[in-house]
Amino acid sequence: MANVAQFRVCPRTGLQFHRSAETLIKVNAVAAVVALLVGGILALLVLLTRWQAVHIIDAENFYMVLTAHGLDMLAYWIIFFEIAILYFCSSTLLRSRLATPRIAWLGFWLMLIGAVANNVAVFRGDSSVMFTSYPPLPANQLFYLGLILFAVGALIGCFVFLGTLVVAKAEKTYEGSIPLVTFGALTAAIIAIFTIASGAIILIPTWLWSIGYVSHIDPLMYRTVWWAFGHSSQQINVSAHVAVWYAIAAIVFGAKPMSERVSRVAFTLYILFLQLASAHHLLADPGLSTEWKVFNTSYAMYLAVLASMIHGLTVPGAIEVAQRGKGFTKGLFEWIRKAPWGNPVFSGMFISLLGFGFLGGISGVMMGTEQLNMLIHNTIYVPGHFHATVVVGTTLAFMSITYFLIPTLFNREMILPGLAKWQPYLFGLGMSVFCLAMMGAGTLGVPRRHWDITFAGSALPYEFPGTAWLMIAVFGISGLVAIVGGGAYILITVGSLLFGKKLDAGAYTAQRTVLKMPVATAMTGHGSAGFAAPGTFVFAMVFLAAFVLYYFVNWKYLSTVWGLS
Ligand code: HEM
Ligand SMILES: [Cu+2]
Repeated sequence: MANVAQFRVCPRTGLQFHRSAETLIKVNAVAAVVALLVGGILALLVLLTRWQAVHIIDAENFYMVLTAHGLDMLAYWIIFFEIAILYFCSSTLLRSRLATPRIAWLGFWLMLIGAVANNVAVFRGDSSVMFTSYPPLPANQLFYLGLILFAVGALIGCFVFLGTLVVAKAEKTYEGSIPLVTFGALTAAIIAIFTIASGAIILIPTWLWSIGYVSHIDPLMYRTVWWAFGHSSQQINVSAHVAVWYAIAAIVFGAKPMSERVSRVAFTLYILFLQLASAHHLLADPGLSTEWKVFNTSYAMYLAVLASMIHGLTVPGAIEVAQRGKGFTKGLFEWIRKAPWGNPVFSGMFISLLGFGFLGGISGVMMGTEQLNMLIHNTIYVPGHFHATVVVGTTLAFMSITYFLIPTLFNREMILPGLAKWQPYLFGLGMSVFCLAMMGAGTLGVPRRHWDITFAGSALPYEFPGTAWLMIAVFGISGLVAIVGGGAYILITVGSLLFGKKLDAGAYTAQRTVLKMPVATAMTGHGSAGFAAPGTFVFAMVFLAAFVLYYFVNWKYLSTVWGLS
């Protein structure tokens, strides 16, 4: 066995790192943060242009910058970080060596080359086709090739993850079934394989079309297959960030899930029902029947929503049970009032959970209803919704766990702890207001992806109500606050890796650890904590009331825009 001096145990947490897994987790995380930096600078430019009072860049560059912003954020920042999470959840949490490290490196290089190639194509200026790259809009062939290489690299990462699960089982590195957090990562990996296959089915012909070997790509066919990829990839993000929520509940509180079985079933619901929801991106498309749209978006799709609601209930519930166990039992809410709100690992995770549920979840179900979708289709409401899910939800969850990884994985003390305390609030609350303002402006009809919402000089001018302009101003200001929060995250993480005080890493040995320390034990343990969480149930009722009310308000609004008599 090639286990010579391959493992070290983190002296602060008891987590055990395999040397090659550790390096791969690090390089993937660093690549992710670099993508976030580039995407963040572009976010500033997009924001300052969409904010009509500033309107900083011209039309041609706007679409180029918007394309690069979407890809650097939603593809490269998120997916590099997810590969790091997959290796952590397999090798580290199962105390196993990583299967085939060389192949994992191949995957990393393919992802890196693909991401760079795709960015080069965009910044050359002939591939401003937006994140969705719908034909007949043409991009340079390098654009599609870059995406394909990146996807192949990510697919390799998923297989290395699965291989590591097999190795860990064969070498009996853990007892019983895999931990819940690893199970969440497994869900993400399974969905990723389906997703990447769908991406290949549509992007390879489109690449051939860009070279000239295929004469025609049918736009409706493209959209249908592309969304099997585009929507499913969001379900990867959800599975991954929910796994991170459970991990953080264990790290910060030593919390056990309320019911491990229920949580596992909820993850499985994602795998079973996510594809149907892809239809919610096609609700305004001609050529697809109403029956097909209504069935796919209104019945089984809600089982994926149910899964998220279960996690949204059981994660804070688990925290409540753990806190009550520590003696915070006064009233309904002492457990949450006395939670460590100054610890960014916790505060970021909790804002992520609330923002994802209240803003992203409720608006998503509203938009997924065929009739209501017509109210906001192709308006700035849409990016309002998805910034609530992928930015407040996924991105902020990933930021929170980074603060845990700096001392554990990178063995550095975090710099600027005072700023770190505020970072989740700046980013999370700034982004939440930003999303709400976009949704407000979108409800009033302000379009998305449009360089000039005044439609100056157009043949059919349109006046938006004054409130829309107010919303756009709120959007600009809160977006800036979020960008300051995002900048703080990058400053703290990069600064800590470069200048943070070096911490004891623990020596590399050939042995696997038998040491049981609280953090490692909480993250990998089994068992259920029970459902005695009255405070969380009050939250759940508030959520339900908000949900019903908002849904009703939109039906009411629909009745007023459609003059039937
Ligand atoms: C402070 C951070 C951010 C700000 C201020 C910001 C701002 C914006 C703005 C103003 C738009 C254009 C909306 C429109 O007119 O259609 C946009 C689009 C977009 N953003 Fe962000 N964003 C941020 C972070 C993120 C992150 C972290 C992600 C992904 C994880 C993301 C993903 C996207 C995507 C996919 C688009 C759509 C691109 C397209 O239409 O092709 N953004 N963002
Ligand atoms: Cu979707």
